[in-house]
Amino acid sequence: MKTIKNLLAEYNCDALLLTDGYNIHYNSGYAGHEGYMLVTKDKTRILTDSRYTEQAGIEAPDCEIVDIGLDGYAKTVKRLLEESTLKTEDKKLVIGFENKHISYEAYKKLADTIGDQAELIELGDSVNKLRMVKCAEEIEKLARAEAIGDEAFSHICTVLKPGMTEREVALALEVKMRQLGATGLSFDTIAASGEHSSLPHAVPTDKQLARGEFLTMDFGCVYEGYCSDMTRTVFTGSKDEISDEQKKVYDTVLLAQTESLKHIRPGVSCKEVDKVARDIIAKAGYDGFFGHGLGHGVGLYIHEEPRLSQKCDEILQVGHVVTCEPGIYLPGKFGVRIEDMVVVTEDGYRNLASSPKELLYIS
Ligand SMILES: [Mn+2]
Repeated sequence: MKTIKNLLAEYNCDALLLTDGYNIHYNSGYAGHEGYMLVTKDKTRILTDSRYTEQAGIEAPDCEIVDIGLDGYAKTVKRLLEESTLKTEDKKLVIGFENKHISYEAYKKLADTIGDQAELIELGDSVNKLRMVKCAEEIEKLARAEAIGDEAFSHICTVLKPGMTEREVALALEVKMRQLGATGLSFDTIAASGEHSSLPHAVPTDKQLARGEFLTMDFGCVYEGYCSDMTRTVFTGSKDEISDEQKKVYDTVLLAQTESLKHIRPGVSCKEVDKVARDIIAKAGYDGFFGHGLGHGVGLYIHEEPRLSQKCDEILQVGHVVTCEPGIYLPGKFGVRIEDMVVVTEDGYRNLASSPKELLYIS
């Protein structure tokens, strides 16, 4: 597996400076998400402040921990470069930095402070991409996180009833996930009913669940650092209360989800998988009502590479963990989304979610 040190050679750099907390976590074990990581051929250092130095020392035993004190990050990087054996009089050092994950202010400070002695080159998504292929241990954590989601979903199905508010639904899911061992949420829980379900990222409100409506629940938790993500849409009401349009939209999303899943296997491009779902939705007459990508990678962070989207040329590989979540959103009316999280295997994929996808009528 490619490691952070491989990037030093690939980019012909003397050092790499990581500023994305998830990348620092992945490459060192330090999960404080506050700090920089300076990687050279012979040493890896974590720069942070006194709130995190002890934690970093425990979590990242292979790294040298540097307290930035009152100097701040840029000056500390400058001092470390000056003390290092890398420095030669006549040649500027080449330092790769995470251009997609640094504030303009922090970049400016860095450039102003070390610009004379070092050339800063952009690493783009290269460090993020090291995280795409998950090892067995990571997959088991992701699987457990998703299983917690499954358990929370079966729990919520036993307590849902008309009159409950969206906020109560979200809270019940969250409490259940925490009781089952989650340390946090991978994102703000979505519970959107009726008209609200046409907003892909609706915020739960005090609206009560009413008969004859869809309720979309999109939720996930963090388990041992790893995220889960799943969405189910249920119908609050009985079978004879659903409209033809509601039924058609649900069936179309379900077909798009199950058919696109069948295309997930090593060697297939991300955009090909997206196209399968998108074509089914367009053919049913809902072209333009599925605005987002089909899915995304999941790991330490909820949205990772690769993306199952129209723009992503990445080829699926064994160990990629991605979501598959088509949706149809009819503004002012309703929306439906169904989402599983799967891991790519030699012969296709393993679905980490096991909750039912046939429409559940809750009354
Ligand atoms: Mn998702």
